[in-house]
Amino acid sequence: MPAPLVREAPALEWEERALESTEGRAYGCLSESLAARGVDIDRVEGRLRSQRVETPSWGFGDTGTRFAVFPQRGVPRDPFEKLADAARVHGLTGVCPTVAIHIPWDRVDDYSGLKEHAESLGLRIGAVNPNLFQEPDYKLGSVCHPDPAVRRQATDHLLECVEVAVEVGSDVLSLWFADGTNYAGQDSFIERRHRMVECLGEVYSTMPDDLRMLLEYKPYEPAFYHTDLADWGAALTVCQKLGERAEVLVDLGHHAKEVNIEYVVALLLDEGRLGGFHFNNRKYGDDDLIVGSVNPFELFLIYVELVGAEERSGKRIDYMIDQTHNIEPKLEAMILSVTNLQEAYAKALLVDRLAVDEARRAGDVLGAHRALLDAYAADVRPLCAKVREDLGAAADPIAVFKESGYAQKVAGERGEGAGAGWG
Ligand code: PSV
Ligand code: MN
Repeated sequence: MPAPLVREAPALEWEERALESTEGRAYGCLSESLAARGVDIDRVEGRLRSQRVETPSWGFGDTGTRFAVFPQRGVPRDPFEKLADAARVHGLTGVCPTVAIHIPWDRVDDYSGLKEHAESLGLRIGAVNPNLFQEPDYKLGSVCHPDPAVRRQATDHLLECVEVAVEVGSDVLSLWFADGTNYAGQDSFIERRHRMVECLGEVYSTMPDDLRMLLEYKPYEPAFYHTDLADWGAALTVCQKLGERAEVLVDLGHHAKEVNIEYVVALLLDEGRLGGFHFNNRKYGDDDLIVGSVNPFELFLIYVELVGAEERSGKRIDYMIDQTHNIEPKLEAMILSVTNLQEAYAKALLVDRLAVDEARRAGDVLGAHRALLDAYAADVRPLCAKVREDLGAAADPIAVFKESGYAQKVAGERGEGAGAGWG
């Protein structure tokens, strides 16, 4: 008889402990090894419990590429149903109590009704995102358009969104402009920049004191020659002109390939002007894929910078997901993004910062690097599962979601996608 390929594993010490479930045992094993390393596990769990991730209303609706939209059964037909789906994600993950809205995609007659509906589901409305990229009038830009009448129209929409923010109880106005040019010589870079600063200055001056403005940059698309806020430097300098409550938003899909995003994050943190994130992942362009699905190591390194800054200043940063699902089931995709964020944060919290500092001071290049790799290699899934349970959410959110029959239920109630969401 051939020898068995797998020998029976010897009983491990932690298996002998009175831990009832596989998850419990895995957690026991991890917490023991962390305690042996001197990690304060209660503190790590506390930080994980306080993590917050905002989901985007448009991530629940049908979206597509410029080639096709594949409608899914059961997608929300209006902003109220998007909130219902967002509440589901929050219930299962425990860390997503706010939802970003996009106007006019989420325009309703009664914004206080929308606010109350969110509250009845245990949610709040988060960032309000104006939309200045779909009207035919914005072909040559919005706040940078050469025609003052179009700039007026764009500014009025931004002012409308300030009012919406007040009505829904939001304290974030999150701005992204598709403005740019397609051909060299088409317009003046500098005049366009001055037009933007003037329009945003007007909006900024009307904002109530507790409203923050986030400015998101993007190197190309839809404009192909230049974009008016192409990178973090362009966004930062406009924020500096506007005032302290204007801060930069980093969307992980909005960089040229190979840009060191964690370095950009560190610089913005050091300037005290990193206001928010749009998490997603990409392989080529602005792919808006599930967070951590392509480059989880990059996500971890970004969190290493964020954890460092959290310890230094505790400044507010809004962590939002900006992702669109073309072929994958939307709720599962959103949940997976959130759990990937929980794991990236957990790993970053486990970095032995004293060891890193010591290695850096000693010029031990690989010692510092390996301290990061050690944390990255930790299997934090049992820790995150425990934290979710502590929050009253699910240890395994996707399994619980699938078993719940929610997707089938809403597919029956809502039917074929109504195109609510992205456009
Ligand atoms: C633009 O690509 C962007 O990242 C902005 O945040 C928009 O609001 C969002 O995507 C729309 O899907
Ligand atoms: Mn974005």
